[in-house]
Amino acid sequence: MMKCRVLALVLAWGLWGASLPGRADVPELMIDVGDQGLETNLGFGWGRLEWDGQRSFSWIRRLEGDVWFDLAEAGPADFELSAVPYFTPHRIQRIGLYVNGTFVAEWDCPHANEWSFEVYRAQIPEGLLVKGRNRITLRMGYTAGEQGRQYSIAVDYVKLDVR
Ligand SMILES: [Ca+2]
Repeated sequence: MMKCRVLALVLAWGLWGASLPGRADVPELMIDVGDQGLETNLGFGWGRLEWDGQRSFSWIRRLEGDVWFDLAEAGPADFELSAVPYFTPHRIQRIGLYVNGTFVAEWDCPHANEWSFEVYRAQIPEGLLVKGRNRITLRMGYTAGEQGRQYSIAVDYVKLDVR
């Protein structure tokens, strides 16, 4: 009897899990980086979840950070990134945007010596995003840091608006 209940629970969990947002049938277009539960959308390059009193965020600790989106439909899209570079006095961070391995846009980050997140926007042309799983890659010019810890940019959110 007990075994049946456990099995029923496992099956129920499996069915519930199959309908979670982020799967191909329910597009998850806003990745609020730093929030729990969205870690599966963050691939290579990311550090832990953090909170600065106003927003959740995570550092990209490498020259590259991957974000995965599941889309119900392919199409052109508006892309938005909220980020701040790790401050270094003599260098300007550059961010490149790649969609499924194809270059789309790049930005020079403002050289601010304060913790100010800026929004970077780009248009993703038709033909790059596919129905199903998509990889957005942010590629940076350098990492910097101290005591063996390296950082490139901190990200608040990544947004995709498929038209
Ligand atoms: Ca966030």
